[in-house]
Amino acid sequence: MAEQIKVGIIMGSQSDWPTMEEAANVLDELGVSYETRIVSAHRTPDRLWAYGKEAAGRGLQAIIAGAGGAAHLPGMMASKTRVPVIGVPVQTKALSGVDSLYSILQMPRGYPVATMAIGGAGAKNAGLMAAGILALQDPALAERLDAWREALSASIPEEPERG
Ligand code: RP5
Repeated sequence: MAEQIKVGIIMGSQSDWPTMEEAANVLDELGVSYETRIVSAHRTPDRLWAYGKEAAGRGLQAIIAGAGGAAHLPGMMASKTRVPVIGVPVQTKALSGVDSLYSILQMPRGYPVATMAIGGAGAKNAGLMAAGILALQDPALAERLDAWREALSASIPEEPERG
């Protein structure tokens, strides 16, 4: 039987992939399976609607949504599904991603998006956040996530190298 995919990584454009890849990479490291889709709030609104409508029924437990500029994808997805949406503001050339950040962050009461930092750090943290949500019900994943966190902590030197 095919493995149940529990995390969706969606993005507004192919151009978002270099950022969103960081979410995919950390989920790979943690052994979490996921799917990736291009779903644009403006260019493919029907695809967005269908994805959101089917997300819970398909067993998704977290949706990582990245977009840049007028970044309406995460918020629109949150309006269509109760599956937790983790928003990643993609860095833009014109406004450095502050436009993306504000577009994703300022949701009205009732339809939350868990908004990460701008760019790759945000995408990586989105993957970790999704893993943390899944780990609540998956003890083996919880162990892997704890080990991942400990390894990161252990990799930080106590003293800076002098240049
Ligand atoms: C948004 O517009 C996408 O999320 C992307 O960040 C931005 C630019 O898209 P492209 O013009 O590169 O396709 O919808």
